[in-house]
Parts: sequence; C-alpha cells; structure tokens
Amino acid sequence: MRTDTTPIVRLEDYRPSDFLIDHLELDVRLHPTQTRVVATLRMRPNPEGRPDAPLVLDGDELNLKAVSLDGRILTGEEFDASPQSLKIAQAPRQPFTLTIETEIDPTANTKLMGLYRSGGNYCTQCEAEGFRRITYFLDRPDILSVYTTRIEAERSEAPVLLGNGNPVESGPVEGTDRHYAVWHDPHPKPSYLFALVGGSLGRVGKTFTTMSGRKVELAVYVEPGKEDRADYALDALERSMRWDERVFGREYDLDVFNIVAVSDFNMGAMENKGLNIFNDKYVLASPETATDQDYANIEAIIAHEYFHNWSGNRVTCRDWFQLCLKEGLTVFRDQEFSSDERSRPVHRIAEVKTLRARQFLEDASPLAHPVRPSQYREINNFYTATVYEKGAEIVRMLKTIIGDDDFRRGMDLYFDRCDGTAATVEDFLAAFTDVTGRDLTQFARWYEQSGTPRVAVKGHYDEAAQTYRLDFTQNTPPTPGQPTKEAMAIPVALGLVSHDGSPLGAACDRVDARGVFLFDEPADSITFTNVPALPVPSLFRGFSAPVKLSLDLPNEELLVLLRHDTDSFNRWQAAQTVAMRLLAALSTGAQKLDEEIDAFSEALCAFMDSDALADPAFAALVLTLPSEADVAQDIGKDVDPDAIHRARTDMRRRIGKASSQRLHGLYEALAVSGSYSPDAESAGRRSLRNACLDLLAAADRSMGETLAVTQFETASNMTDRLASLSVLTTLPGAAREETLSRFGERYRNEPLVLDKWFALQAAIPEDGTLERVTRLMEHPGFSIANPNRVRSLIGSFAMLNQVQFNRTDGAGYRFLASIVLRADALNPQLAARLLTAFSTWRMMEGTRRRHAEEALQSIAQKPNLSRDVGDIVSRTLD
Ligand code: 0A1
Ligand code: ZN
Repeated sequence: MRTDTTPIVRLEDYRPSDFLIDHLELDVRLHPTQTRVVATLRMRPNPEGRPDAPLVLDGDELNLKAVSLDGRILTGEEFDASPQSLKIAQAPRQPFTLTIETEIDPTANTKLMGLYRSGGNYCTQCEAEGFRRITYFLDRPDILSVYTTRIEAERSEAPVLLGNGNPVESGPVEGTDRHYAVWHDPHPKPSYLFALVGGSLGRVGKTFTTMSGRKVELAVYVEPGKEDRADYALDALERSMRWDERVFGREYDLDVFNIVAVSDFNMGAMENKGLNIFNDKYVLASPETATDQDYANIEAIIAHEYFHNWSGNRVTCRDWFQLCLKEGLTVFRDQEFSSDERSRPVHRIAEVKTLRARQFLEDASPLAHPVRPSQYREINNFYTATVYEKGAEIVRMLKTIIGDDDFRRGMDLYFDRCDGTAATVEDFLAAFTDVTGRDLTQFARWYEQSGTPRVAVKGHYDEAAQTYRLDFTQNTPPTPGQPTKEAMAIPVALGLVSHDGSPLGAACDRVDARGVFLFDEPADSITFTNVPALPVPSLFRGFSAPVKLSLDLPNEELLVLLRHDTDSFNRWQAAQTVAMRLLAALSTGAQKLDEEIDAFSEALCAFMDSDALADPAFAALVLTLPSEADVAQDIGKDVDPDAIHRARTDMRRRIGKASSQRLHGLYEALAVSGSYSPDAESAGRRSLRNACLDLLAAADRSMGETLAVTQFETASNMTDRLASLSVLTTLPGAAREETLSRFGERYRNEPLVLDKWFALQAAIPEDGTLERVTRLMEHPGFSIANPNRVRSLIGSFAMLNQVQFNRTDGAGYRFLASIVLRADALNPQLAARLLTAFSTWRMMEGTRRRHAEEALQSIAQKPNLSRDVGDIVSRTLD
C-alpha cells in the first residue's frame, strides 16, 4: 500500500487568517508565455488572528519578480520566496500595502488552473486553489476583497477583455498595438471567484430588467462564427434570472453579466462573479449538433452558475469543508428550476437515476465521504457526487420536513443574515432553526455521516381491526473512518394504495398534513386506521430521502403501484424494482423466471396502452431497464459484468418481443414532422420513440437495423440521429461500421459532436472495443490534453462499458492505468477523475479484483504522482 506523505487538512484545525486583504488591484499584461501580473494588496492584521504571526502568502509554480511594502522595494533578507509561498516574517501591525510582481506562462499551463490558454484565448480558473498560480495571495475562501482589474493585451490577439464586476474604462495603450480594459467589482469576494478573459470572441446579448427596474446587459461569448449556437444559453440565462427573482426573491447585483464558452475546461462551468466561464459543451447548441439532453444540460448548468451569484458568491464558504453549503444548495436550486421549466416528476426521476448511479456508488466505495468531509489531502478531489447531489438531497429533505413556507422564510433569513460573509453549514441550519423553532441537531447528521442508509419496512394488515401497521428499521453501513453509525432523521413521504386504485380513507396520526412521517429512531412503527382491505404501501414518494429501501412486497403488488399510484415517481420506481429483481436473479444464475418476466412484460404492455401517449417522457423512463452498472451495484459483491450484460440483453429481447406490436405502433405514432424544438414535450416524444426503437432492435435485429438506418438517414436533428446510431452500436455488422464512419466524416470538424461519436464507440460491449478505443486515440479529432475528448473516449470506456473495462484478462484496467499516468503529467485533475472508475473494483469477482488491484498498485508505485492522483489511488486501495 502506498503511504501518502502529503499533509492532511482538517476541519477541526480551522482558524481565522492572521491578515486580511480589503482591496486588491491587479494589473495583468497578457502575453502568450510571459504574462506580467502586478498585484497591489491593501492589507491589515486580522483582529481575530494571532498578534505576532508572520505573513505567509500562497503560491503555486510562481515566478516572483519583485515585492515592495508601502512603496519600498524589499531586499532578499526581508522576505522568503519560493514558487509555493511568499513569507514576510516582520509584517506591519497596522494597515499596509504590498505590491507583488510575478511572471507566468499561460501557454505552458496544461493543468487548466490559474491563467491558461484555450483555443488561442486567455482564460482563468481559480476554484479551488488556482488564484495562487496567478499571484501570491491569501488564497482561502474566507478572505473577501474588493477587486479592481486592469487587463492589457495585443489588440489583434485579444480584442475582447473581460473581468469581474462592471466595466470602468478601456482604450488603446498609446504608441503600441496594445489596448486595455479596467473592471471593478464592488462586491467583496474570495479569490476563487476571480476571473479574466482575453481573446477573439463572438457575442450575443440582450438587456434584462431586474425586479426593481435596473437594467443589466447580458452577453454570451463564443468562438466567432458560432454565435447562433449561443441563443439557447442566453435564453436560459434570462429565464434563470427571472425564476430566482420569483421563487427566491433574489435579484442580480451588477450592470453586466457575461458568460464565456471555452473548449478546454476541467469541469462543467464556473460561477466567477459577473463573468461565468463555461465548458463550451454546456453553452453551444443547435439542432444539428446538440441532443435534447444537451439542451437540458445547458439550461441546468446556466441556471446553476447563475444561482451561485447568491448561493456561493454573495454568501460564500468559510473554508473548503463547507463546499456543500454552496454546491448542494445550488444544485437543489437548479433542480427546482428545471422541474418548474420542464416536467417535475420526469425531472425527479432523472435526478434520482443520477444520484443512484453516481452518489450511491461513491457512498458504497472506498472513496465514500461525508457531505461535509472532515479532512482532505487534495480539495479538487471533493467536487463529488456526494457533495453536490447528496448535498442537494439534504436541502430537499429539509424543505420536506419543514414545509414550503418555512423553507422560504429560512432561505430569506440565511441570505439576509449571511450576505457578504463566508459562512458554514451551521449558519445555514441556524436560519431554519430560528424561523421554525425546530431542533435540527439530529438532522445535521446528514452532513457528517457517510454511507447510504438502508431502510427496511414490513407491512401487517389486521383485517378484524381494519388497521395496517408499517414497521420501519434503519441502519447505515460502515464507511472509511466511520465504523459505527447513528440513526438518521429520515422524512418518509408515504401513502396507501388500494389494489384497484380506488381511494382509501385510511388515516395515521404519525403522518403530517403533507403526507410525511419523520423516521428518526433505529426502529419505529406506525399504524393506519380505517383500512378496509389489504393496501399496497407507497413509500418514499418522490424519493423523499436518499436511502435504499428494502420492502417485502411481491412483484404483483409492486405492479399495482405502477398502475394505480398517484405518485409518478413511485410508479416508475415500482417497475424499476421489479426489473431489478429479475435482472439480479438472472445475472446470478436463476433459471426459472419465465412467468415473472412474462408478467412484467404484460404489465408494461398494459402501461403502454393506458399511459404512453399521455406522458411520453415518463413512459420512456418506465420502459428503460436499470443499467448494467445499476444491476452491478444492486448485486454488490462478486459481480460478473458478462452475466449482467447477458441478462439485460435477454430481458430487453423478451420485453421487445412481447410488446413488439405496441412498440411499432408507438414508434409510428410518435414520428414528428416539422422543425425541431428542444422543449420538454417534444423531447419527451423523441425519447419514447427512441426507447421503442431500442426494444424493437433487441427483439429483432434485422428489423432494428433497418429502422435504425432509416432513422439515421432521415433524422432532422442530432437527438434522433444519435439515438439511431446508438441502437446500431448494439448490432455488430457492416451497417454499423458504415454508419459510424459516415457520422465521423460528417462531423469531422465538430469537436463536440465527435465526442458523442467517441463515447458511443467506447461503450460497445464487445471484444475489440479496447483496440477500437486505442485506434481512436490516433484520430485527428482526439487530444489527450483536452478534457472533453478524454472524458468522451476514455471516460466512457471506463465508466460506461462494464463488460470491456472489466475484461477478465485485466487489459481494460491496465489500459486505464496507463492513460491515467499519461494524463497526470499534463492535467492531474483530469487524471484523478478518470481514476475514480476503479472505485468499484472491490465488488468485482476474484479474477477481475486481482487484475484491478495490480493496475492500481502499478499507479501507486510510480514516483512523482500528482497530489490529485496520489490521493485517489491511496484511498481506492485502502
Ligand atoms: N463551482 C463550480 C465547479 C468547479 C469547481 C472546480 C473547478 O476547477 C477546475 C471548476 C468548476 C460549479 O459548481 O459549477
Ligand atoms: Zn456549483
């Protein structure tokens, strides 16, 4: 095992900074390899800091040129500088001005942190600790400063110069080909929210009038020539701003709001104050190049970054342990926005699918950690599904427990009270305690305790007494560093459903007016009275808590829920539970399931007859079986991905055969003519039609091939074209290869479309895919330096291709290990994220487990690993 020697940062060691920086003036002269940064810091000792502490500023790979204090250049004896820090032992005990000049090389910056170049443009990424790669600073989120930034560049190289806040002045630099722009951001902010952009960019914009009547200039900047692909993002921004005013009473607070799309970016996007920087994948959309899912993602991420203006920027985090304070809350806010803009139940199902696929997986893996971790080696490794998605579930549960009105009152109090501060999870919860008078101490465990709670429920009907009792127990499995667990406060939204769907007059005094029972003991029972016949319990409606439920109900009763529950989430869940039972049983060798599979197929047929056309998006979800990865997670140990793949293919075939007439009927009925629109309803029809195509192809390969090729040829938009190509990837043969190559040729100059093409091929569950992926790495459109390309080709292979990544000969694992090492030399964050594909290794059967361990060890033993990769590999092996 690798012993990691990088220091551990602990929450319990937090102490306020010894110095404060009230104002920062930055003068940045952009140059491809020798950018000069002059930072003028107006500082003072922090009254809450230590009185005689030295001043130690953070740096990362910096090249110091000069430093002066109150206008006097310091001599070498007066400070101690390295690329990693700048230390002044005898800093003044009263306000002072420190001026620091550094030189940086944005072209050589392949980590994409700090100032770097993307497609010839200059841009920055400072969260979490990138600002220290621009200048020496107290690079921690509780240092809030007012920033004034002057940016200067060659006019031909960077005609557009953008910074945080409002534009103040701009003009030529006399006697040169250079020009400059000055930006001032009046809102004190932490350094991680700093940004600048310089480059040649196209612009789309509009004016927005806020709720109090102020005018704001909105703009989206993209690669010149792609302006028409930015309209949807601009529209989503305007809708987000309106929604935040209406639903949370939050108004925007600057004269401009700029979004810039760049093609090299480690994450989805970044909420820098007034200057959001986006991965272009989440900005650019046209019917020809983007799918319905892309449009939905753009809308959600534009909203997410905008909502950070309050949840993250106006109220920021005291330290990085509080990351969920801004991320969980902001994910919750963007989920609510998308639910309001689209179909709430359909969106909820999509959220839960992601939560289970990513967060439940993480929580059951060696990388499990609390929503608020108590320690870290590398903070970049904590931008996780747990912090984001489970963090959002906590906010949702809080709202479920206290109700909509108190939730809004609590949010208002939190924003008002903490505005302009760097806050903690305790500050957040205190606002809700103060408006409701509720003690949230036990609820706060959701932030501290990792692992997914298991809730087991048993129902007992007493015919004579006409009562129905539900017995609940809960337990949370051990996770790294947490061998024992306490009971959680779990909101259970529930109801009883009769076998024929007729209303039941049952009542239970433990269930509140919103239909919620708060289950906060290790075990508890509740009893419904006035229950005339054996009911079917519908538990965790709307997925009211992020737990795993085990409920002793036969399949027939679950299928009653599919037919009659008033809660859409649980209708979908019922079908999924039955499908999962069948898939898990088939994968682990059960033979005699014909009757059960037939009964399930019949229920799906009945569902299609009654519901499919009424809500196509929902129907598409019901008709989609749990993924192979979901089944693997459900089985949990000694997993054989080949057996799971066979089981799922077989189930799809049988369901497809049993319902082929209906599927055909729907496929025909759902054909849309006319021009493409990305709205949720049209997207829903396309998703159902494509789900039908998938099942039809599973049932009859040659018919599937004909339909898919025809759809590919006649498609008027990327959603339908890609869906047909995706179906074809499941059908080996000449048609597949030919269609793939036509697609690759057609979009050879469209990197974001090539990403889809890479991803589809990397996920082909057949021998030969590893060789195909290796070949595609030589494609002119691929680059190991670009995160989108790497994630599409290598990430899809490792995360989506259960069968080929987990090859029994270990070649998939060795391949990933070699790529992780190559990527680590360029971009450690990217490498560390790829490496998380190994987090499932312990649940594999023995041969695969041994190969995976060897591959992990081969990484762990390499010298000079980045802190990012070193941290993930050591925790994965622990
Ligand atoms: N705060 C951003 C996520 C983000 C985090 C780190 C980054 O550095 C590479 C970039 C973006 C968000 O939640 O959208
Ligand atoms: Zn965020």
